[in-house]
Amino acid sequence: MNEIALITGATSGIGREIARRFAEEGISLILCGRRQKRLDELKGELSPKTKIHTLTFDVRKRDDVNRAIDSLPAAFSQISILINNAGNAHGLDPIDKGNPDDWDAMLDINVKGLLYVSRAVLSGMVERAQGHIINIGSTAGKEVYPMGNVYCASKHAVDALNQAMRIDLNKHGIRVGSVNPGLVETEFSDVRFKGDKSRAKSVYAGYQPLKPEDIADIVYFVVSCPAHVNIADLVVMPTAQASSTIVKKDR
Ligand code: NDP
Ligand code: 8X3
Repeated sequence: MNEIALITGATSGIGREIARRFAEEGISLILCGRRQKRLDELKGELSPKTKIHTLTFDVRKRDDVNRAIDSLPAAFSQISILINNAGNAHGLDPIDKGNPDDWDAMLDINVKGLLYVSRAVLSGMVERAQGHIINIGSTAGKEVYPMGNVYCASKHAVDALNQAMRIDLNKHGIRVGSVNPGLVETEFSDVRFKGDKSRAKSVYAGYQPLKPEDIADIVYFVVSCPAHVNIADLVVMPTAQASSTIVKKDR
């Protein structure tokens, strides 16, 4: 595939597996995240398969985002696929007890970070009248669950922005779609529960959650559809899951 993909949140979970899946197809990759060491390791792993460039930045810092995208060498500057994946939940508390620092983190990373990266990448896509954006939303962007409050709000915002981008970019021929997973076993719950490993593990116990590889396969399917086909909005859950609160567990 003669494509250049920029993936945010490539140091872990879903983003890292999308990078691995795309590398199998020979897609050139711009891997982004804050953890430089993990980016270097992934670059080492995937370089035999495809061209790799890494960018280390925090999506919350608008100037750093712009500087990083501006710094791309010519061989990586014509980004054709943007995977807006960086994001996390921080905390799981009732709204009256929520930590405002967690709220800031979720809104700044999941919503404003996605906007900053998109804005920086879009000028080139619009100029070339070509591009494909995949926004990684969530079932939390389709329904609200107890104590999910601000995380759900951030992912509902991603859902709205996915629609907004598709509308505003329609005249430029840019494809926009979202992939909205349910429960996927990654470092997501480690982050949500601030390193409490046993609480994080319990989220995925007693049933078969999705693996990040499942989402990576789906994202590759979405980008490999013919140019006239746009998967606009896709929801995927483990078979054991019916909604955010209904999960069939063995025990
Ligand atoms: P992980 O915690 O495994 O990965 C999160 C990624 O986001 C990391 O690569 C991390 O990189 C990056 N990231 C977080 N904060 C920032 C930041 N401030 N600046 C730059 N990068 C950042 O979680 P997942 O892989 O599960 O999550 C990926 C996406 O999928 C998120 O948007 C999440 O909301 C969504 N999702 C996850 C589900 C799940 O059940 N796991 C289900 C539905 C959606 P680094 O720390 O190096 O910066
Ligand atoms: C991640 C899935 O259910 O933890 O977006 O919100 S959930």
